[in-house]
Amino acid sequence: MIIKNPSVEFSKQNGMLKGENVSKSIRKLKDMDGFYEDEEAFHAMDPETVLYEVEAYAPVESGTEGGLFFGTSFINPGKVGNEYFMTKGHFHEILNRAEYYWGLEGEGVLVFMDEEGNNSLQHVYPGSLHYVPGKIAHRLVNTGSTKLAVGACWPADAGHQYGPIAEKGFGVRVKEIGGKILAE
Ligand code: PAN
Ligand code: ZN
Repeated sequence: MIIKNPSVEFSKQNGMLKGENVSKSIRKLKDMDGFYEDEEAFHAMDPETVLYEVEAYAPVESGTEGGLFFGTSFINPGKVGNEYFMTKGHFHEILNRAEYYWGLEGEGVLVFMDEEGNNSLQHVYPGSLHYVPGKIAHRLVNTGSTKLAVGACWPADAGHQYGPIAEKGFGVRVKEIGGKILAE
């Protein structure tokens, strides 16, 4: 029998993907109006500033029950005012769908929020492994001075629900205050 190579590969170093059915999405500052606390600082910045990029491998159609997606998020270093660059954050559309995250490069914080608005936080670093339970909103924050690369694997039918976060926020913000990383 023929032994084939897989149609996709990822970098062991930073999780970059190449191959079939790999897509890339880019989030710029202008896509995150209302997400940062310091609106004045937000509007003083170039709206085209790239905050993060996500590479995703979708071997099955979105919504396929039992399927899995695989991706890497790259969050640039930087701040809006004193608040670190971060992802939008979301609950899954099918609320009970869980996910794995793992740290590849850089330093950051993973912020969790349950449906009642209770928060918990975990350090993200090369080699860190994070189980994101179902019914928990999740957001990545880059607290370092280099790119934060984080791998992820999630159910193909999970979907993303951004509305509740856009409306009510995440309950906690990760900032640099007096040279320290603080969550408040
Ligand atoms: C991740 C996230 C990725 C970007 O792949 O989608 O980090 O964050 P936002 O989707 O909040 O902009 C994931 O959690 N997928 O389910
Ligand atoms: Zn998710």
